[in-house]
Amino acid sequence: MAGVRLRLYFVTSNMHKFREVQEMVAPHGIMLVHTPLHYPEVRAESCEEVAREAVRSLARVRGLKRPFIVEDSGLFIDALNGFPGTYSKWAYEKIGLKGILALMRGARARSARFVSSIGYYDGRRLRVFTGTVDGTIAKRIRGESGFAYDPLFIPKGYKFSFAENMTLKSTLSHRKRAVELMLKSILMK
Ligand code: ITT
Repeated sequence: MAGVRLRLYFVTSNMHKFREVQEMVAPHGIMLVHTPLHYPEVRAESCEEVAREAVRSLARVRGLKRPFIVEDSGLFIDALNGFPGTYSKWAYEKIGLKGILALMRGARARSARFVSSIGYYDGRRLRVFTGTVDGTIAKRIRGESGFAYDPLFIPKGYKFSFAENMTLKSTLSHRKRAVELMLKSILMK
């Protein structure tokens, strides 16, 4: 990449997340470096807390270059009292999209939100940036692009699921919003 301003180490096992964030930061001269380190995830209700604790534990890891980021995200469905929330990965693996649709059978209110919290650490300060996007849960699996819950999520004000329209996802996703907040903070110096 020509004109690299910053190398940013992204600790994640999820290449979908990695590629999404890479596309968002590259135009700003940030080279995102994939860092496949495993870290323990705390049990918490909010993505913000999970991301904060992940940074705290990774800050003690010798040899992990800085600045680094982690990202915790999830789908919070109102009719299910916020489930799967911070257990989104687990629920996706255990019951999948069909399982979520089955839990939603008969639910009138289908509102939900995607949340993304990026934990950032430069060796001095720990910062967490959280982005959200509101929407509704589709009545069936819609579209094939993206990953995990994208075929179920229809952002507010639109008719397509994220999996049916990736341009929609890349412009207004929870991750995009969290990345924008992070960029504002780290590039404004
Ligand atoms: P890490 O290694 O970065 O932790 P992960 O996949 O385990 O990767 P999380 O613990 O943050 O990440 O789990 C988030 C889950 O929420 C993810 O695995 C998906 O099931 C779901 N999810 C998050 N963002 C999503 C998105 O943009 N589209 C669809 N599903 C998403």
